[in-house]
Parts: sequence; C-alpha cells; structure tokens
Amino acid sequence: MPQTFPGIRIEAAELRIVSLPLLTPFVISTGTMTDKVFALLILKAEGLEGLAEAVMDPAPDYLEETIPGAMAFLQDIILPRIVGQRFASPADLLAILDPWRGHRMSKAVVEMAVWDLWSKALGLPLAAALGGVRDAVEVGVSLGIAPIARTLERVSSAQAAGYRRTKLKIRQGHDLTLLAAVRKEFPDIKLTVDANTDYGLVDLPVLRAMDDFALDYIEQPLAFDDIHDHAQVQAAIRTAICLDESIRSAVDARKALVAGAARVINIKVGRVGGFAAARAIHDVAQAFGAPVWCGGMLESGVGRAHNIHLATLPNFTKPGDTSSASRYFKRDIIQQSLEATDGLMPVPGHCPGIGVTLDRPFLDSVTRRTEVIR
Ligand code: OSB
Ligand code: MG
Repeated sequence: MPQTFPGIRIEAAELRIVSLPLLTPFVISTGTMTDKVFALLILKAEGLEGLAEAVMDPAPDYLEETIPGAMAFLQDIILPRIVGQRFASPADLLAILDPWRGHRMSKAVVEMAVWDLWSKALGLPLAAALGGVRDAVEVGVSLGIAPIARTLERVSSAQAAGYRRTKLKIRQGHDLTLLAAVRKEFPDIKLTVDANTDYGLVDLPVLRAMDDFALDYIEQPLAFDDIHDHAQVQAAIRTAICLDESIRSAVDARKALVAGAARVINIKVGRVGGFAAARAIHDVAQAFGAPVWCGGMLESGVGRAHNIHLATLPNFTKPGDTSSASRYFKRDIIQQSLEATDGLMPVPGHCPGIGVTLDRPFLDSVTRRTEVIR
C-alpha cells in the first residue's frame, strides 16, 4: 500500500525581530544600512521547524513595506489563519495569502517557512522540492557606494576570491567616473551596475554613455513602480536593462518582457511573495529567453540559504548576489558557514529543507523582540 503524505499541521509560530551588525556599512542610492534588522519566522509542526527571513527594511526606502507594518500584518491577519491548519503542500497556503493586497514580503516569509517545513517533512533538500538542477550556484559581489579608491580595492579582492561578477552600486554623479576608473584597472571582468531607481528619462545621455563600459546589464535605473519608461530607455541604449524593484510578479515580468523594458530579471524570493511567485517569474522569463539571477538583501544565513536553493532552478544562468556570509557579518545566526569558493556557493545540505540550523544562543543574543502565536 503506498503511504499518503498526511500534510503538516502548524502548531505555533514564533516571530522575532533580529538585529545583526554589518561589518561594512552598505550604501546604495536610497540610503545607508549599518545593521541588518529583519523579521525571522519559525513555524513549528510535529517536532519540525520551518524557518524564513523577511526582507523588508525598518523604513520604506527600497520598497513600500516596513518591519512594523509586517509585524502587524503577520500577527493580526496572516499567522492566526495559519496556526492550527494542516497543509498538504505550500500551494495550499495561497488561498490564505492571495486575497490580501500587496504585502508581498510579509507573505513571502510565511510561504518560504512552509516550503522549508514541507521539504523537511518529505526529507528532501529544498532545492529538490523546488526542481533545482545544481548542487552549487555561481555568485558575484554587490559593492556599496564608496570612494573610488576603496571600490577599486574591493573589486580587486573580489577578483582574488574568484567571484564571477562584480556589481557596483551607482547614483547620480557617482557613475561614469567610477566606471572609467574600474574599467581602466579591470578591463575584462564581468561588470554590472545597480542604480536602485536613481535616474529618470532625462538622464538618458548618462545611461547611454554606460554603453562604453561593456556592462553585462544596468540594474533598475528608473522608478521602482515603472515599466513603461524603462522600455523607452532600453530601446535607446545597447546595454541590457535588468529589472529588480519593478518586477513583483509573473504578470509584471510578462509585461516588462513584452514591452522590451528589460532583457534580464533579478528575482528575490523574499520580495516577490515567495517561491511560487519566484518560480512563476523564472518560468515566464525562460519562455521569453530572458536569463534571471538571484538577488539578495544582505540576508543572514536563513535568507541566504533560501536564496541558494532558489538559484538551483535551470534559468538562473547569471551569477547571483549570494556571496559569502563572512563578507557581511562577524557571526551568523546559523551553525553552518555559507562560504563561496572560487565564486561557487554550495547548496547547504546539513539537514533537509534549507539545510542549515539555528545557532540558538547567538540568535537569542541578537533578538530584539519575540512574539508567539498559538
Ligand atoms: O538592489 O539588489 C539590491 C541590498 C539592499 C537593498 C537592495 C539591493 C541590495 C543588494 C545587496 O544589492 C545584495 C546582497 O549582497 O545581498
Ligand atoms: Mg537591485
């Protein structure tokens, strides 16, 4: 008699706010981060724990969601509807999450924790449950805005470490001079830039001038909520545009690719609402022949592990942002170390699911608040 999988019944949820100091402040066009503050969700079911890390910031600078807003939405609306319920698979969750508008980052943390739990219940690595095809993923570095001399040193150490691509954060006035300096010292490296929405259509001459630097792509030059104007820019420059902030769903991806607003997409599972949305975007891009890559939000080991498993899907053909955790933190909240060698990040496989385990005493020491939903 074949056994039927009974599903998993979620008994309780623990929602924490964690704060980890960053080794180097991370500067992008919209602001500076000195500590990585995030919500961590632990779902408990039949002796197993499903873990996930949320990617919204304390303030709505990168996108609209915030940690205080997420805490309220999760505690008051989502988690009470999930605790006590049995789920045959993560797809069952969507009926609870879909009716609510927006809040993709908050929905993602719940959906991702259920994926971890479900793959643990099945005894599978998350990558296998998702349909991944690799046991290690290619990664590059994302370098924050800094004086040019400092950036040159950081590019040099990233090259020495074997990272497969260097992404430079840019903003108005910190762009072409930086690129000229980097290209002079490193003529052949795989190089990209990320503007985090700092430019407008009036800046077309600057964006077009970037064609001289053989960039693999320009990430998110224009507004976070815009697809139309990106198509105008893409039609006027040779370099590929990669959209990050503007792609929230598979529908957005279709619209952007039909409109010619981008040729590459940065997928962040924690931003788009979870693995179902991330896979749907991946599939749409693949159908259009557009490569995707896995972005990051300076995650701790929990979010980093989720990102690595996601990036094992077949159309993640460009290096992602999931570089070694030791570049960000002195100490991580997990027991394993997530380190890349020669630009390859192995898929963590210490246990089923996301393949990493919490360092409880250290996690407790960096937890600022804990809420339990039963
Ligand atoms: O746009 O990709 C981005 C970090 C914070 C907010 C936005 C972005 C980023 C990164 C960091 O680029 C990627 C990483 O190293 O995790
Ligand atoms: Mg980006």
